[in-house]
Amino acid sequence: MRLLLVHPSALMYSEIFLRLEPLGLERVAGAARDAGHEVRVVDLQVTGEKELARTFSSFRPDALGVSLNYLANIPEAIAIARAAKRTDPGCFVFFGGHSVSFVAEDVLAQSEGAVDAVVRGEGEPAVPLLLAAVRDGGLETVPGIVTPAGRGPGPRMLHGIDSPVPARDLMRHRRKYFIGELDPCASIEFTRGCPWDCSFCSAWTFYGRSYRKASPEAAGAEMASIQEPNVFIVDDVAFIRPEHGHAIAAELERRRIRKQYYLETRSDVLLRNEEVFQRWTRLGLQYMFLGMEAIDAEGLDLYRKRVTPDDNFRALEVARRLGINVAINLIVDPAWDEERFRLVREFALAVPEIVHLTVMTPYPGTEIWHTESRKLTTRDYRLFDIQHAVVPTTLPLDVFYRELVRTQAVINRKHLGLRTALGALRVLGGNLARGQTNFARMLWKFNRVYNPARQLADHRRPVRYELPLPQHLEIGNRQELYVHSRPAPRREAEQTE
Ligand code: B12
Ligand code: SF4
Repeated sequence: MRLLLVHPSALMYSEIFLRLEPLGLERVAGAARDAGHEVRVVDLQVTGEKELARTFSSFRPDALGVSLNYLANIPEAIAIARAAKRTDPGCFVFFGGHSVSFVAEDVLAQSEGAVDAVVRGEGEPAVPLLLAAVRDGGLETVPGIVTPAGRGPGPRMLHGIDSPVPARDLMRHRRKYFIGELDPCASIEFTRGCPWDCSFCSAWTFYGRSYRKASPEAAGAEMASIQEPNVFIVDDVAFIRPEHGHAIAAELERRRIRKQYYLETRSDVLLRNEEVFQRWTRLGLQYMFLGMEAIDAEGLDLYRKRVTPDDNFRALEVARRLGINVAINLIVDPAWDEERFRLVREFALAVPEIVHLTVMTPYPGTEIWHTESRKLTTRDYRLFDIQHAVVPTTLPLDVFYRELVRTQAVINRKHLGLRTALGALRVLGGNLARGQTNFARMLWKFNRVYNPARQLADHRRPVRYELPLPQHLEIGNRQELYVHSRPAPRREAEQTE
């Protein structure tokens, strides 16, 4: 069969700092291709709707799959589905991905027949079976399937993540993927899942708190096949198990692979496994994203982060000592007042690290979705991108956005200060010489994208599709939140806590 896979366009945040290849969709493409199907991928993060329309008419797909990792992309995905059905009513249209797995029935209903099915959970095991069923019948037996007729069997989980290999060769604009000055940049996955259970996060509920590791040989072979000089490691928390990080490092050393790396991890993991991070700096580890979330104990408790402010500050010292550039994430509580924003600005200016702010947002699939007592002020999917306030703000909304953007701008200016500007010019010169302009564009776009008037105006757009209302749930049995309900491997979680 001919399968066309689509990734929707980039959200606000990605217009500035980063744009990365859709690795999950590439893996789904790999699985479908391994099963003998002809596959094309259109990534709207890096190309326009015209290319999608052109590919749709010339390729004439039997099936169209849209990736919905992000809630904010749901209205766009429904529009794509409607357009596809208008052009070819016989094309089978389906959605899959992280976020849509938690609201599958609602999105199906909202599409009013434009979407034939939603696949919940991991796409690799399901999509070959789905395509066979579209051809031969038996749709209701596909694992993870939800159709207007109801749910089929529960989603199936891959036993290991070594295969299928992502179909990177299908991406037509690879040079457009970047993260900060790592331009161009590819992505890779060493592990899948997270054994922690932070209340604002759905990574653990999606995978039922399980945790799987790629074999070092497969990770090494995949890295060797990557053309780009820079690689983003997509793992939720990198190097939880130090022996795994060391084994992959040994494989890369053996193969003499050296690239520049960006990864995400937790403060306690960095403190506990310092040697493995140190070894990776010799392989090219340059940047690290630390989800600190809050600078005080109260905030950390609220998000059930299970680290202390002291851990966080010690982790920053370790990263500085290792020469790793750190980006810190802090969660902005809509309850913040002007004084709180001022304190955060003070903090951000006092530390040498890059500070990112994301607005606390209850998402389906997270615990706070069910327990957050403040009422949602909007159910417009497009605002659920952690850059907008969707619960009541203490400050008037316009003042909240003014403070938020002011804080982001102060932080941004800090990084474009003299020392950084000189560094940036050096990087910029090198990138431009290689024809890479993503990083350069980013430097000049900040004020256009981060703009309080624009953020406020986003709340006034007419709303066609709304998120379902949260059901208040006493979280006694947390497995009720899981997409993949395989019993959680408690040993992993216990060993890492
Ligand atoms: C890497 C990552 C990113 C990267 C890359 C994004 C990209 N282009 O793909 C970057 C850093 C750019 C990023 C940015 C953001 N991210 Co992000 N990201 C992740 C992360 C950590 C891993 C995703 C990944 O690559 N996993 C590995 C691949 C193999 O898995 P996968 O993509 O999930 O795909 C599998 C399934 O979902 C499914 N699938 C996927 N697509 C499809 C399509 C079909 C048709 C089918 C059937 C199945 C299917 O099958 C795949 C294989 O099993 C996840 C957390 C997580 N654990 O999932 C958060 C996560 C998806 N991100 C999140 C958020 C909030 C964001 C931002 C909005 C953050 C911000 N500050 O603004 C931005 C917006 C990005 C955008 N679209 O513009 C949230 C989503 C929340 C939500 N409910 O909407 C998550 C869940 C993190 C969290 N715990 O809250 N992100
Ligand atoms: S450690 Fe990170 S990925 Fe894991 S549950 Fe907490 S926020 Fe989510």
